[in-house]
Amino acid sequence: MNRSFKIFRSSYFLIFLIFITSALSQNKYHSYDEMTKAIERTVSSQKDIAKVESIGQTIEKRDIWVVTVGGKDADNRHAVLIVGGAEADRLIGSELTLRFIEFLTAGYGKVDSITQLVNTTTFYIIPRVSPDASETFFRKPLYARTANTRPTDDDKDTSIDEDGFEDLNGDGLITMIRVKDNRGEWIPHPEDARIMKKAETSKGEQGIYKLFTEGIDNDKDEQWNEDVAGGVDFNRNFPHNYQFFSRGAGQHQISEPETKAVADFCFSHTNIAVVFTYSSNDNLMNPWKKEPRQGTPQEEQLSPRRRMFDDEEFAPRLITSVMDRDEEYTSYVSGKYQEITKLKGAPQSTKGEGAFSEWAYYHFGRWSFTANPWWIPEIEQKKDTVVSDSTKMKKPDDKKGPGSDGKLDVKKGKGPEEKPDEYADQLKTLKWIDSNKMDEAFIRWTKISDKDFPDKEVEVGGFKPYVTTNPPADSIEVIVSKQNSFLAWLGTKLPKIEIRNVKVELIGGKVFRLTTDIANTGYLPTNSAIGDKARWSRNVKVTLKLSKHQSLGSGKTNIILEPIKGNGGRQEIVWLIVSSPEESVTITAESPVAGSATQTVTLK
Ligand SMILES: [Ca+2]
Ligand SMILES: [Ca+2]
Ligand SMILES: [Ca+2]
Ligand SMILES: [Ca+2]
Repeated sequence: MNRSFKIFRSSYFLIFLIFITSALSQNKYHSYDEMTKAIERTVSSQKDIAKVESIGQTIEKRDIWVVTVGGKDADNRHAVLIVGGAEADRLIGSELTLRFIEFLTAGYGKVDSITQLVNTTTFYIIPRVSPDASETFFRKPLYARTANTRPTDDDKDTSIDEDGFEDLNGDGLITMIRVKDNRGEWIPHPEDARIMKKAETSKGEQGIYKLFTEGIDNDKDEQWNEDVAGGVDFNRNFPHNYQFFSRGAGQHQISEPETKAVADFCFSHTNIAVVFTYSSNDNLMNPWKKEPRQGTPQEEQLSPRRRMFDDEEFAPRLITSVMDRDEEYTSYVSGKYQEITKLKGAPQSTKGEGAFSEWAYYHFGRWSFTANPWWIPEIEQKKDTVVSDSTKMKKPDDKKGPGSDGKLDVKKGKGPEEKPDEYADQLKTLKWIDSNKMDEAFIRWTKISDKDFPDKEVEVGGFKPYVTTNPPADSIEVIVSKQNSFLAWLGTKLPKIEIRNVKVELIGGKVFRLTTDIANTGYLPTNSAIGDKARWSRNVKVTLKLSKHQSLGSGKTNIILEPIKGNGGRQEIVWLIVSSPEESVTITAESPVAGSATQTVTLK
């Protein structure tokens, strides 16, 4: 396995990889129709190893495509599932999955390491999992959307989708409006007046603006754009750490066609060993850490005293952080991710609430990795110096301006008591925009007339939607080659079982002792610790086939093994067999995620 890693890291390989990727999709973001055409074109270029199918349809009747790269026998080999667009406003992840399909199909038969990879590992790739939501990226007015089009009463006022955005200045973008008003809480930021900050009255600051997302208060409830069209977020609708009644979570877990399609696909493909997602829940730059377990909601309500004395009965049971035995593997993979992509200074990952990648680990029981492939790079001190090298990137932030929820999203998760650096990410974004002369990325505050405020001075302005979450199209290529290298490496790390050290001894008369090792020559264990607990992923099954003239003195003909460690980990099995000499038996070891091995042994 180390050898294959070296091949993937060789400069020859990287050069070829860049050649492959640049020969295919251009530097652009693909609309759903364009993406569908690109997939069809790619798949038809390698019909023997690639196919595309729909796993479900969205509310707006878009098919959710899954591309299988792996040939006729694909479903019988261990597999990696790759999901793009889990956060529908981060189109970059979707683009990267599309380029990985192209990378595999273009390289197959031309680059030995890719041919070998595709011949041994199946890739299921879902490039855009919530296409209705992502399509807003290609429409006007433009706003960052994460939710699908399910009619949803986001503000729970019994009206549905009653107050969406309006493009008040007609520039095709939904940004912000600020209204001069002494009762407002906002002031221009002293460091850069383009940014609005909340006045800190304790420091003598006095608000002079009210700040809203761009639009009118359609239902006259003194809230602006609080219930836009749709919707449910794909990445908030899964059962792990599901937030009931929260915005974007949906009526219940797996309530949407998108989430159901993906969950069904997972459960019907027991051969999926590893799940990889692009999302801000990143666990590759910010590896999961072991934390104390949480209790169930009932246990949490017990008094600490009761919990203390009834430790056994009320020991916390909910698994909410990576299991000990899994952590060493997940941290190794994240280390390799950082080594291969050379990324540094990543932002903190967002905590999953009903997120797909966490469900894939905690409930589906598979190794689950998720990467945030891009963030706003740090600009060095010198004026007009652009640091495009991703190794200089640092702390990005979340989206700014109106999100799908129609709420101000200046900084997620912070209340009114901001810390001094509350606006650091916005300041950094402006520096980056200025350095790159991306004038269109920040809309300068401009006066408009607004019938909600006929007597006030109203201005529209702010960050262009998607600017902070998606790189400019011409930077996609650099990101593609890094991510493809990692995914190709990851594909070589799956568990693989072999039968080794078979030994036959004649004990006496017609009794033979048969001893064998079932070894795992892949890197990852044959099951994660969580998978062993969750029981959705199967352990290795060993079968001993006897003829009708043979019988067992001890041992079983069917054995389910404990998970076998990676990198040559093994388990020994011993049978006593009553048989005539020179007769044979057949040992089979199989697991959907680790392949199968068979050996026929003559007893002599
Ligand atoms: Ca409503
Ligand atoms: Ca709504
Ligand atoms: Ca506008
Ligand atoms: Ca309203």
